[in-house]
Amino acid sequence: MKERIKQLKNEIEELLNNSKTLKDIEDIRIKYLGKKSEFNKILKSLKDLTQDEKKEIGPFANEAKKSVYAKIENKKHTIELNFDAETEWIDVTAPGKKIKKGSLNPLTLVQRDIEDIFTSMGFEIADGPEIETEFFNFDGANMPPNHSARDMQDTFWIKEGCNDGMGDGQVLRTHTTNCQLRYMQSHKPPFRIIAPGRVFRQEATDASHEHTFHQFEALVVGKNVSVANFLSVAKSFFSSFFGKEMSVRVRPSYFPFVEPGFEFDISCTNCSGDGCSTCQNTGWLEIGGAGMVHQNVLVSGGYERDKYTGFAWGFGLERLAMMKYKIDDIRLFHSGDIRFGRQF
Ligand code: FA5
Repeated sequence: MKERIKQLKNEIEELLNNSKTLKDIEDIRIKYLGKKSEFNKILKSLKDLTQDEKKEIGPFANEAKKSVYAKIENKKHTIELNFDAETEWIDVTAPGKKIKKGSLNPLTLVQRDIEDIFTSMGFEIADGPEIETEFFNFDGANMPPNHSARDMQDTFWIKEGCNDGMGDGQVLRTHTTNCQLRYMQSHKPPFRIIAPGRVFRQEATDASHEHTFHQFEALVVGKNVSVANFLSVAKSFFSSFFGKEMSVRVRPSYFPFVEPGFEFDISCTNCSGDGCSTCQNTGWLEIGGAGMVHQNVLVSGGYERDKYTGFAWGFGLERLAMMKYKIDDIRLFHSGDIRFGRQF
């Protein structure tokens, strides 16, 4: 009997291997395992065996039945999914492969932070071209040809202007201040914007200077906008950005597009003003230039002289990221060094 069970099992397996459709499998099941099948008859006859025979053949017959049913199910799946369960199985208990994730450049993180904070204060985000006309980069910002202030920003010229004051040359913009005039020419006050972006200067690089870096401009224009408004917005921004109460201060400075002009400092992010090596014991860190928008610029923007006032600033994004993440060399941002990028 054991021999016959083995033969039947082999026969079924061979037929299953050659079956192509679900109907083939169903025919095999009915023929070999159905009520009137030989296999079923054998199972039914087990009760007539002696106790010893039952012990030997019973488990064997049951095992064979289970194995054949499992093979039938497998074959059905294979046909249904067009998938070979014998060879294409997956070990769901195997440990997964670690997926290597990329990370965002700290500059992107800082720019997103800045945009979030300013939009929550009701600012709009503006933009301007990186290849800019001499007019928007210089003349319209109160820096006509031969103005000595142009020498403050070593410029990559694409097309030289003809020095006739028409501003028809082209430059890689040296600052995001170009966005001021572009925005003014198509918008009426009151408004408040920031304009983050890439700028270029023909400079030798070192740990704190790059030839290609980022600034973000802020510009608020309306009636009776004052230095107090500027200080208040700046203090709110820096306190949110660094996640702690920050102090700000301004020192007199000169930029042709503002009057009065300031250098802008914040309390040292490391020692909060007590004095340490980061701030060279001054308690302050220099952030960038700012001031009250020059009336000549507002006039270039298309507004009536003395009708509006405004404040503006231009801060370096890399310098802010360096303070926030304690990065000591500006050249790391664009180094492409994966070990640097992975830390953020
Ligand atoms: C300007 O570019 C002015 N347009 C800023 C301004 C806007 C003043 C509006 C007033 C009103 P300045 O050249 O100082 O100013 O540059 C501003 C900031 O850009 C600097 O404080 C510094 O954070 C950053 N910066 C300047 N040059 C470099 C450089 N080579 N590498 C990295 N960051 C720089």
